[in-house]
This record gives sequence, structure tokens and C-alpha cells, in this order.
Amino acid sequence: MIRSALIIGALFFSASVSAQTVTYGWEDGATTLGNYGDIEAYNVGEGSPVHSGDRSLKLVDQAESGTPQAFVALITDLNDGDTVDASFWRYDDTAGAAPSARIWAHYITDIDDIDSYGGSASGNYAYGDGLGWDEAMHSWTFDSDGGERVGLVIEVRTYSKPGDTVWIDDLTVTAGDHATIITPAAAVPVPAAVWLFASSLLGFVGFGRRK
Ligand SMILES: [Ca+2]
Ligand SMILES: [Ca+2]
Repeated sequence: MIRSALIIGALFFSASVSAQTVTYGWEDGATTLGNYGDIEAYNVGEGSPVHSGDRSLKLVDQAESGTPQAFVALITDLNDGDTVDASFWRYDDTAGAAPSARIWAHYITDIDDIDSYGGSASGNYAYGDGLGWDEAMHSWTFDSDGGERVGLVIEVRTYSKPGDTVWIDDLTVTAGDHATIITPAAAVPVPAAVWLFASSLLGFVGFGRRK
């Protein structure tokens, strides 16, 4: 009876999902999906600001001019008009823009090349408040530009002089369940999550039987 209830629950879960949320906290040691401009990315732990868990992403802006970017998520399989919501926590402890970071995004034109560029998708103009951790967030509406754009890349933009350092943690991306969300670590897409859930149920049932 418990098993049937769980299986019905699993079916309901898989049928009722219309949007998916992927989170990533740099706990596995990865850094970014790619970078633009003169920026250094490190996965750091003890002794560094960490929002949750044991690890975070450290970004050092080394650019004399321009705005370097760290690519922290790629969303593909989007349709025109789809909404993508993304947020991350950023740490800087100085007032003003040096150092600081913004959440931004751009489009790509080649699904196999995160460095392909299909134009800016804008973002949230706010910098951190300079008091430590704060959450940067923005919402985008996907525009394929007649099919030219095939993905949206979420950026951390860093400001504004060589040596300026910020820390990033707890990325969250939400998009329709037909979309593919890729973070610096291999994300578990929804179908895989359902299978993982199902296999854990089988494990649960097996455990019950052994008992
Ligand atoms: Ca973390
Ligand atoms: Ca600052």
C-alpha cells in the first residue's frame, strides 16, 4: 500500500511539473562554464566567504578596461516568450562598484559553443550593497531573434579595476521543464531526477523487504 502510494506520488510528480529549478553551490569544486575578458575564477573554501555549504566561487577582475564576465549557467531548448529566472548570492564588503558584481545575460548562436555571441540580454543594474552577502536576481524573456539565438548564458559581471574580488554562491535557475539548464557541474535534468526518485523508491522497497 505504501509502495502504491509512492508510485502514484511519483507519477503525479512527473506529470505536474511545468517548471524546473536547478541550484548550484560550487560544492563539487567546479568554477564556471566559461569566461569573457580578463577574469580569474577559483573554487574556494575555508577562509573565504561562503554563503552556504563549504565552497564558493571567487572571481578576480584583472581587466584594465571593459567588464569581464563569468558564465555560470546556460539555458537551451527555450521557446520565444519563455521566462528564465536566475539568482545568485554575491559577496563584497565595500560600498560602491569596486569591487562589485551584477547579474546579467547574453544570447549564444551556436549550441555547442558558449563563446558564440548573439547579443546582450540585459540584466539587473544593481550592485551589491557592500555589506557582505546579498542576492542578485533577474528575469528574462527569451527572444530567439527568428531562430538565430539558441541559448541564454547567465553571467556574473565584475567591476571595476584590476584585483577587485567578489565571491559568488548559491545559484538558482528556473525555466520551463522543456528547457535544458546547465550549470558548472552536470545538472540533473528533470527526467533524470524522476528516475533517480523512482530508483530511490525501489531501494526503499528493497530495504523494507530485507527488513
Ligand atoms: Ca556553496
Ligand atoms: Ca562593492
